[in-house]
Amino acid sequence: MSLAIMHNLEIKGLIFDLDGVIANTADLHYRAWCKIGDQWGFNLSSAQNEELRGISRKDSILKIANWAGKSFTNEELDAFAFEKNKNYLSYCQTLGTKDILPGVFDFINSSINKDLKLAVGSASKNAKIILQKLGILDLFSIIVDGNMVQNSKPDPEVFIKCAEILELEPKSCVVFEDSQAGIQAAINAGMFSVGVGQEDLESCNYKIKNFEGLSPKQLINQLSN
Ligand code: B16
Ligand code: MG
Repeated sequence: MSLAIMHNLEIKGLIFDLDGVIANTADLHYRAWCKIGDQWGFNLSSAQNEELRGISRKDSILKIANWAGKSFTNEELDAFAFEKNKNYLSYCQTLGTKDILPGVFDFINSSINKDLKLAVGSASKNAKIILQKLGILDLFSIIVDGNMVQNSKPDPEVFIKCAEILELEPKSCVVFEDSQAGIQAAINAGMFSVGVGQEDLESCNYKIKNFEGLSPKQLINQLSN
């Protein structure tokens, strides 16, 4: 029996978030945001940084300015966001295959071998650059990133767009996410969700520490429980 119809689940597509699922770029985002906070005399805590997972650059700067008690014009916020991105990209220079999170590469390859359709659905406008640096851009024919959507997670737009391009129904798709906003976006899209790496994620269908040792067959087994 094909994996797609095991246990009456019709899983045909896997949608991967990027930051925190494929690579741990959250630390690099944090460093870059801290540099902006420093200019304002504001210390961004790691707990606050956790709240920025999956949140767009613009929404992140709005949140940080709010936490810092600062009010800026739109132009000023854009300039800070631009500067943050310049610093973030400079920190990304050294990214390579070594930075792909444990088990991701093998899981992606096994999924391709099982004829599952794959996509990346990320809030990041840098998704293609990062995937190229990681050496896995070619594994994904479909990448929906922050340049292609109007609405940030938890809005389901990014994942709905992936499903449309994959030509799959939402109920046939599984989303891998490290952020609560992303899990909620998957739920809002009518898709299965797998929480990755974060113990406190709520409402996902299944949770994994990382992809090490996970096979597509085991995944579908778990989702059908
Ligand atoms: P950029 P994901 C998200 O990526 C990150 O989790 C979030 O921290 C970041 O602010 C957002 O992308 C925008 O990224 O500044 O590169 O456009 O987790 O949705 O892959
Ligand atoms: Mg993420």
